Amino acid sequence: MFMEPTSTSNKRVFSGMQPSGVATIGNYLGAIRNWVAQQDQYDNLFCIVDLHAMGTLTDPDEMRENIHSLAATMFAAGLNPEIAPLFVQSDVPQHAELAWTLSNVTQFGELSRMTQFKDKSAGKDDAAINSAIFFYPVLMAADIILYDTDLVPVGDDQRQHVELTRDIATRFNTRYGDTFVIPKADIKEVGARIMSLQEPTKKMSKSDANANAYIALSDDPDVIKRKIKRAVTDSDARVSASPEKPAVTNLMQIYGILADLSLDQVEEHFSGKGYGPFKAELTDLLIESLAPIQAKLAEYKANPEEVARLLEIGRTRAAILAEAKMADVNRKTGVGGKLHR
Ligand code: ATP
Ligand code: LTN
Repeated sequence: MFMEPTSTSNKRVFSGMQPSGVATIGNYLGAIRNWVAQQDQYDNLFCIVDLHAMGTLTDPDEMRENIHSLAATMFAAGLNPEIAPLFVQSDVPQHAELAWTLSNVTQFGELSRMTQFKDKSAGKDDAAINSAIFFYPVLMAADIILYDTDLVPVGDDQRQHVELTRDIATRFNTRYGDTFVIPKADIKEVGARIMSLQEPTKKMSKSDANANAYIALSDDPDVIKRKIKRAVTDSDARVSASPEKPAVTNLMQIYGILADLSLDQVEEHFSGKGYGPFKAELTDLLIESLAPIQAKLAEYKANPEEVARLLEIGRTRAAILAEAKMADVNRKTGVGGKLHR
C-alpha cells in the first residue's frame, strides 16, 4: 500500500509559502532556512502558493508584486534554483485539478477539525467566511502528493495539514490502487514556532495587520531596532526562558538560533543583565544576520527578468511531473472522454 522511497538521496522534498505579505523571520527560521540547509541532500521542489493566498490578498497588483518579491527573497536567502526549483502554484493547473479530485476522498468533518480553519473562522459570521479557507487543506494536499513527495519541511503550524494529507492520500490509494506516496512532515525542534512580537501566544505571521508583530526579512536596521524596542516582554526583568515567560522566551529563541546557542547558553550569556542590553544585542544580531540576504535581495529586485526566468525553469520542471501524475490519476478514476488512455 505505502510506496516508500528507495534511498535517502532521491527523496522528494516539497514545500510551499503563500505570497500573502513579506516573508518574516518566522518563515525564515521555521522554513526557508531549513530548505536551504538540506537542499543538496534531496530532490527538491518549492512553490509559491498564490492560489492559497487569494483569500487574504485581493488586489491583483499586490498579488503580482508579492509573488515576485517572495521569489526574490527565497533566492536571496540561498535557495539554489539549479537543485531546488521554485515555481508558482497557479502556473501548474494540475494543483487545482487534483484538489477537486481529492475533495471526493475528503470528509467534511476532517476539514471542520482543522485548527487553522477554526482559528481563522472563529467568531465570524458564516456569511463572512469564504469556503476557500475551509477547502484550503485539500489544495495543500494536492500540492504535496502531486509530486510523489516524501518529506514536507514546514513550521509547526502545518503539522495537522500534513497529517490530513497522509489520510487523504491513503484513502485515494485504497479506493483506486497505489497512486500516491504517503508524505511525512519534517518539523525541526528549533525555530518551528516563532511567536508574534506583540502577542507572544500567537505565531508570528506575515499577514498580521500590525507590522510591529513581525520582523520582515527586508526590514532595514532602523525598523528592526524600533520593532525590537517595542517587542513586549514579561513582568520580571531576567533574561530567562520558561512557559510563564512566552515573550522573552521567544526573543531568546530567535537570538539562540541566529547565534547558534542553546537557550541555556543564551541565558548564561545574559545573566545579570536586564532586557535593555539583551534587546540591544538581539537588534545587532538581527541586523547583521539579515544584511547578506538583503544585499542579494536588492540585486534580484533590480533584475526582475532574472527572477521570472528562474520561475519559468521551475515551472517547466514541475509541469512534467504534474502532467504525468494527473494523467495517471484521471486514468485511475475513469474521468475524461477518451476511449483509450
Ligand atoms: P500567513 O500569515 O499569511 O498565514 P505565514 O506567515 O503563516 O502566512 P505561510 O506562507 O503560510 O506563512 O508559511 C510558510 C512556511 O513558514 C510554512 O512552512 C510555515 O509553517 C512557516 N511558518 C510560518 N510562520 C511561522 C512561524 N511563526 N514560525 C515558524 N515557522 C513559520
Ligand atoms: N498551508 C501552508 C502553505 C502551503 C504549503 C503547501 C506548505 C500550501 N501548500 C504544501 C507545504 C506544502 C501554510 O499556510 N503555511
